[in-house]
Amino acid sequence: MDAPDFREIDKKWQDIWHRERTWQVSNNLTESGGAAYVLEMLPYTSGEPHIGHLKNYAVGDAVAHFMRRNGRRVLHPMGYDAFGLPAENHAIRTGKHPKESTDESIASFARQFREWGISIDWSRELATHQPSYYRWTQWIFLRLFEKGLAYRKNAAVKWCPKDATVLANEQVVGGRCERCGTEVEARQLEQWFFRITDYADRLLAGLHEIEWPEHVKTMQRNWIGRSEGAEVIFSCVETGEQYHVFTTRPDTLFGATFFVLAPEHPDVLRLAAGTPQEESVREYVNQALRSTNDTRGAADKPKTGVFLGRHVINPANNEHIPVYAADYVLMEYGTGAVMAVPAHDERDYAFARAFGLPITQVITPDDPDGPAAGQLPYTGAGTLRSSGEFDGLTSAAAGAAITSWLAAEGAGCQTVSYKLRDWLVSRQRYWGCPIPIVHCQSCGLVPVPDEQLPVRLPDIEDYAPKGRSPLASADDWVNVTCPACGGHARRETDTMDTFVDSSWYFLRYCDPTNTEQAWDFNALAEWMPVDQYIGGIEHAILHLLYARFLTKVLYDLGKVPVAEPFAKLFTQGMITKDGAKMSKSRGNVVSPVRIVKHYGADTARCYVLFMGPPDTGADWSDEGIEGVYRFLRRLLRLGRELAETTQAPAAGDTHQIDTGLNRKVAETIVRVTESMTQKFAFNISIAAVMELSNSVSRAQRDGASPAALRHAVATGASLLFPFAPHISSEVYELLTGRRVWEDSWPLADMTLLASETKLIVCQVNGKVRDRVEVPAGADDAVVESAARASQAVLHALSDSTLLKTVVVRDKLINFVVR
Ligand code: ANZ
Ligand code: ZN
Repeated sequence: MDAPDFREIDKKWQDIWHRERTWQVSNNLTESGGAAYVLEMLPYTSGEPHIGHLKNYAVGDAVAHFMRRNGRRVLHPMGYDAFGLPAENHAIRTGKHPKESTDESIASFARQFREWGISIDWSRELATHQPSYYRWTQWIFLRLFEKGLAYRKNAAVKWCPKDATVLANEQVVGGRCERCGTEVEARQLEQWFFRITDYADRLLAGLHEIEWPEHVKTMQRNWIGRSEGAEVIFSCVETGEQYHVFTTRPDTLFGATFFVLAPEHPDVLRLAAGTPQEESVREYVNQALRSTNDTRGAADKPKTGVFLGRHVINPANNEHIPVYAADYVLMEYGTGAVMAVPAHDERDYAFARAFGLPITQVITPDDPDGPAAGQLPYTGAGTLRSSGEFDGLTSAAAGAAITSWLAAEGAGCQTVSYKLRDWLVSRQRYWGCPIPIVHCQSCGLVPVPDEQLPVRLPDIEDYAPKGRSPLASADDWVNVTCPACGGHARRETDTMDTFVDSSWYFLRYCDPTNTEQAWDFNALAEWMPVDQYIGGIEHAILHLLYARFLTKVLYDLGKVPVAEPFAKLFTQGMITKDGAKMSKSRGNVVSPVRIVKHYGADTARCYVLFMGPPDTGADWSDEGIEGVYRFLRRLLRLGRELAETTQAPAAGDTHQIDTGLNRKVAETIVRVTESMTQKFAFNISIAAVMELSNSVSRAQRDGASPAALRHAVATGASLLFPFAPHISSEVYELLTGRRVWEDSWPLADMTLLASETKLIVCQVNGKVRDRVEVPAGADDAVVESAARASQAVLHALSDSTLLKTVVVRDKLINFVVR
């Protein structure tokens, strides 16, 4: 059964909003009303929108509408993340040029956003693959380049042989390409990086300034992975070369009984050369390099490794300890080398047991009866032993003392280590923003002058990946004259990671048509930061970290007025079908097109919000959506009926019924408002309006006056507007002749609510003596005086001494007496 009625109503209101540009806002500091910026993460435009997009934008739209009707001037823009691998792979699969297939995808998103009735300021629409946009992506790249924050280095990189491109560490999951699942290989390549590690501490500190879900902040903190500790220098007995290690436990230095390098460590093969172990080392390293696997550092994994036939000197006690290569040590962290303390570290312990290495306990647990006493490894703090002059010190004191001693000896220093690596931003792919640099034989790396931006992506025939950028074969494009010396030069042929494109789009929305500069500072001052950002939890780390990083860089350059881009963040939960993630391969995809066609936009929007608290996941149910559909139809029917009954005389005395209904209206306003402001509990907001509509039906049967019924239904429509904008607009217009979005958010008549009463149980020493009526929410003093007015209570209290009174709000009072 189609919803022809609903679809006509949808269209009627969408046409009005489109024609009148209802949701457009100008940059105008003089307009009254506080500016608010509500933003959903822009969609990645490869393929079609899915039901998760609908939920994301339905959440954001509800927030935007709610803020507008509470007097804010709301910026609510939309754009498309258009460059990147999925778009390019899709294009390769379908044989269409990525520009063509991306533009088709964009058109489909845009059409569906309109059909969903999302209140977007279309005058600010942008797509990251447009030269008018990526000109400024390049401009930002050059600012980083000038500051030394964009640099090139030869690096061991993760390479996806299928996509034929470099992957960021973040794009490797379980040793496989996040996109296509192919096992990743290691390669050495010259790459572009952004120096995000320079901002590690500020990215941590900034988390205190923003209202984000705690678990997202934790994910960012863990990703940055700041550890305080010491660097300790070990010298090789046989070669004299020095090796630095990072340790968080300098207090355990005397317990270091062996030394481990990551198999990828550049010195491993050289160290083993000429030893009897050389061959087995070579074998181990080769095998370790092939099996890139990010669980290899896990504590419970069986330990493998190989002796290098060399030793280093423990600077604390001058002992010669053997050197191993083992894959539980990761090249990417610290220095790629560790001092192994098997008595106090689980992985070192497992390794020592497997390889028969000595285990020296140097920390005594403080609580001798604690579970860890006498049992190794003991990883907690305690008191030092077998540590020479440091014996008897606590771990904390010893850590500091040993570090100072190392520093004095020139054998170490205090340091901080981070898990965060610099951001690898170059990709050997076609469908991305060109890096605005030329390579000149005499001048080296030369930035393309700002006035020559954008460096346009050339239109080439063969854009399939080949291991080097497809752009390298576009000769006309590649060969240029050097902007510095006028000599022959070649363009950089790598393109930028799409995460660069999406790390600043929220700035461009503030001033999207500016052709002189990326944005006008005052436009940002008006709108930034984003008051409410909304998106999927899958972006909790990368996108959000990168966007915060670029914002901080631009802030330091004086280009942006805020150091944090997103004041508040909301992450919505995923919609599943039969408990499983929706995917084409499973064939369980719920298409928003079909749902909207069948039920209309409002049913779809309300249902995805009604399924449960929007921040948690929920399973799609066909019955669930039917229920919401019936509710909206009933609301429309009520509206139409009441619009026709003009001032019909009430049957009998309606006063009582009207008051009851009016109270229900006031209550509903309070509930909807609270659930929206407090925790995005839109499911509760919608349920409250459903309840109101039931009360209306009941009151109608009981003979309530048309005026009271109209008031109730119009208010219900008004409250439902953020979720069901089309039907709400229709019903509201029928009943009031006005446009609901032009009226402010309903205010509850508190006098009605205050008159609601509660029956309070009155006890004396726990024994029930009476019940009294008080206003709901009455405070303790009111309850007590009401109770004391009861003869039965007074009688029970006589001849006794009051010790205390206990009040349970709205429920009970107990006098405790002797
Ligand atoms: C000696 C030691 C003794 C350690 C002890 C721990 C306990 P977090 O806290 O995560 O920063 N480590 C250092 N670099 C490593 C690498 N590249 N691969 C694997 N492990 C590495 O961890 C720091 C600790 O992890 C360091 O402190 C080091 O082991 C190990 F009782 O040094 B420790
Ligand atoms: Zn030159």
